[in-house]
Amino acid sequence: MRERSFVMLKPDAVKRRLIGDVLNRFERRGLKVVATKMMVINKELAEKHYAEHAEKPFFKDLVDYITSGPVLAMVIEGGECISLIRKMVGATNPKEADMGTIRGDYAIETGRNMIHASDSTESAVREISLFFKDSEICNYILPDEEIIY
Ligand code: RTP
Ligand code: MG
Repeated sequence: MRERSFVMLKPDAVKRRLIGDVLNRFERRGLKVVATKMMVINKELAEKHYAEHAEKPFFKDLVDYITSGPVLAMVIEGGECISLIRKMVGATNPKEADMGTIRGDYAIETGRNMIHASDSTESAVREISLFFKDSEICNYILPDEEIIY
């Protein structure tokens, strides 16, 4: 089943020049990037995106982190890609993330864990609509899709 996930490279990933490395992993896996947007998130959008954590003690630090520089917001499409991308991203605390995952290979601190990915179909729909208009998401077929699927 094809799904769309909202994925975001956080400011530390952009500042560390890791955009290419991370996108390469998704592309090599056979996933398809259907929208991207580089932007500096404002406080209001950060608070909406992470609304589920509003009461947590780390909320202010999280909002400060995510608004501290440009992010690369994107929509990635592929077969059951929401859970697949979460596996590729690894555990929230990079010290506990498996080697071979993005956080396990590149990050150390929970508060600098490089990347966000939607955790469910409901989150994906909500997050994609927070960051993208329908007209900013591209529908296209790649020739290798009939090999991959
Ligand atoms: P994300 O939403 O960014 O994809 O991360 P996640 O699902 O793996 O983790 P989540 O529980 O949703 O937490 C969101 C982000 O908040 C920061 N955080 N800090 N200091 C702490 O204990 C703490 N816990 C979470 C992390 O940046 C985490 O990715
Ligand atoms: Mg989360």
